[in-house]
Order: sequence, then structure tokens, then C-alpha cells
Amino acid sequence: MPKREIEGDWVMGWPDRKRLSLMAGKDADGRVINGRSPVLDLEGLITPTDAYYIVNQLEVPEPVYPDDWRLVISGAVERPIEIGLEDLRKLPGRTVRAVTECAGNDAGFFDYLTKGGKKPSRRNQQDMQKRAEMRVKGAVPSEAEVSSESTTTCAVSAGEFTGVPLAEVLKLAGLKPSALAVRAEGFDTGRPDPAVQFRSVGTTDYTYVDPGVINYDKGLPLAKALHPDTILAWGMNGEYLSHIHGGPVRLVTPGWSGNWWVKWLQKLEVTEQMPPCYHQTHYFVLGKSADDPDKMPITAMGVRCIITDPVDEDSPLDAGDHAVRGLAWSGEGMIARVEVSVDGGNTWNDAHIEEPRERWLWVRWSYLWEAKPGTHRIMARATDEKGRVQPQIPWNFQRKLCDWIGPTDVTVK
Ligand SMILES: Nc1nc2c(c(=O)[nH]1)N[C@H]1C(S)=C(S)[C@@H](COP(=O)(O)O)O[C@H]1N2
Ligand SMILES: [Mo]
Repeated sequence: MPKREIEGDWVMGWPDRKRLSLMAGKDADGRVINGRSPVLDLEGLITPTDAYYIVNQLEVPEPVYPDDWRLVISGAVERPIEIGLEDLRKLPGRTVRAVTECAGNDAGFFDYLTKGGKKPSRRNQQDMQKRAEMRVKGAVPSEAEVSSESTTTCAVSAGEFTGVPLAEVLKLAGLKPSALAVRAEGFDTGRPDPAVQFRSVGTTDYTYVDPGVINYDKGLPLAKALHPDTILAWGMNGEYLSHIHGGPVRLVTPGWSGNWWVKWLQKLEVTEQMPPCYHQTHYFVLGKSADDPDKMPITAMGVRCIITDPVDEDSPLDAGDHAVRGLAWSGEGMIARVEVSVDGGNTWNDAHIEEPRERWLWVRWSYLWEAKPGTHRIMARATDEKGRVQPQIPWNFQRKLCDWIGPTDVTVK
């Protein structure tokens, strides 16, 4: 086997975020276990890896040496197989550039836009370290903390992922005609944190279903599993996939929210029925309430647009020309149009969309605004190539996939 630099700190260790320590939460050993992305302060389309957001539902596992890593492919296949990284890399590869967005990103806008109150901020982040410490201790936040805390923002980033289409790997094993889904399992284990679920529904007055200690898993419907851009990735942003982002190999499902992007893959089980994965049947569902009989697992993201410039905290602005700038993306294809309103939604104007427009990536857009003294509400909304206009996703009790139009409110002097 060729000698490669895959045993560095990056892959085998758990390095600190080189920057942005404020936006990271660490465990008792100082290892990063969660993080937000400083979306307001970044340029270009690809998020630097150590500025990428980090979310984990269970415990972060110890790193596995890439040469020792094996992926088991079993279930409704002609030939169950086990494959290592070296053999995976012999298959025809693929690189995909895509937005990763946590389903809970911007959840607070559901409340803000229906009830008012505190607007979620992308400038003033919640204390990730406090959350991480509570997580390590298994502490449950108080009702007051939970109900005043629904401001998850900046759980979104975009990267370049290199690997091999999942379809190629499944071809090696040979799908049986009865195949319906692929259960992707990570080697991380743990007990789903009740605090995560309380925060999601916005109250501790919620019956949390405790499955005990589980592996993280998701049952990917076959059509998505066989899409050529659904890949098993060992590379990210031009380097080996780092441990905290799911190395040696993770699943990348462009267009579908972050929870589908299973990290630390160890097993693919082809199933003939939808598997009852906890993070699909109990958490990451869309429904009106926990006992809504029609609740559905969440899949593709809606249509998203955020204003990165200006934000409320930039007030007061000087009168004169300002470039209103932001990012837009969609779970179902390219962004076709972005419109900006500088009068609280009464009138809308087309923004300039910067090239390139890639299918799974976000775009940057801008609109030149001649700001006059006074108070102004700036809004931006996107349309994707499927003709979907914001918002697409109805309010739901776990407040997932919020794609509602979040305004900037500024004063101009
Ligand atoms: N094995 C495993 N994969 C996982 C998770 C997890 O807890 N375990 N969390 C998911 C969620 S909810 C999100 S938003 C993304 C976050 O990926 P990132 O930390 O690389 O940004 O990973 C997903 N994949
Ligand atoms: Mo997530």
C-alpha cells in the first residue's frame, strides 16, 4: 500500500479550532465537540474547515486509524462485503461541493416571525462552551433557559467533499430487487441528549422518548442513495476528512439537511423496509406535535436566504450607498433568483447573483441600496430552479428546516 500522510493530528487527533474559539464548545479534555460557523465574517463559497459548524447528537467517538477502518455492506444484497479505505479509493471517485445545514439552523425565526420577541442573531452567538459543559455533565437546562434560548444560528457551512458515489459501492455488493433503503450507521454511540430535544421543541414540558445507548444511524431511501452526487467522502476542502467531521469516511447527501450526512461510517445495511432509526422516527421529524399521526422524517432543505450585510448590530449606518449582501441556497437545486426589499416587504427588487451557481452550493448575492436616514427593515427572499419561493417549510413542533424570511432592522443616521 502506498505510504500516505494520513496519520497526522488532523485525522487521528482532535485538534483545536485554530481560530474562532468563541464559537466552539469543548469537552473536559479540551476537545471540540460542537461549533458554529462565523457566516458573517467569511468570504467566497467554501467554508474553511476549522470554521465549519460542528454538531453531534451522541458522544464523539475516539478516532479510528484509516488503515484499520472497515465498512460492512450487508442486508438485501447479493454479496455481503467488507471494504477498507484503500479499496474504496479504487472505485471511480467524485467531488461534490455542497451546503451542509443543520436542520435546527435558524429555528428561532419560527418564533420570532409568529410571536415576536428576541430576534435570532448571527453576530452575538450563544455560549457554545456552556452548552458543551452541560452536555458532558448530562445536565438538563431549566424551563426558563430552554424557553429563552431558541436562537440557533450559524449551523450552516459549505464544503468540497471528495469520495465515491454510494451507488458504486452498492453495485459491488449487488442490490436485491427488494431493496428499499440503505441504513447508514456511524461508529459513534451514546444516549440522545434530552436537552437537545427540549431546546428543539422550546420547552422541558415534553415527553422525551429514551432509546438508551444507540449508534447514530439514518435510513436513506434508495432513490437518494443511488443519486450520483450522494457520496461516501474521505476528503473535505482538499484534505483528508478530519475526525470531528466524520473521518475516515462520512456520507454526503447534497440538498438534504445535515442529519443525513452520517459521520464515522461503519456499516451500510440495505433494508427492505424503512428502518426505525431514532433520528428519523423520533427526532428530525416534521409534524404539528409529537403525536401527529402524519409526522414525516425531514429530508431536503427548503429555500434559504440570509442577509450577511448589514445585520442589526451594524446600526446606525451612515446614509448613502450600501451593498446589501448575503447567501442563498436550496435543497432542490440551483438558486434562480434573489429579491431584496428595503421597505419591509412592500416592494421587491432583483439582486445581483454572483457566479458560479452550482447545483448544491450556495450563491452570494448583492443589492445596492441608497440608504436614507430613518429606520428600515431589509428583507431578502430566494427562488430556486424548481420555482420554489421562500418560505417552503411550514411551522413544525421540532422547529426544523426553518426557511422563513428573517429581516434585518437597521437605523440610518
Ligand atoms: N455519526 C453521526 N453522524 C452525524 C451526526 C451524529 O451525531 N453522528 N450528527 C448529524 C447532524 S444532526 C449534523 S447537522 C451533521 C453535522 O456535520 P458536521 O459536524 O460535520 O458539520 O452531522 C450529522 N451526522
Ligand atoms: Mo443537525
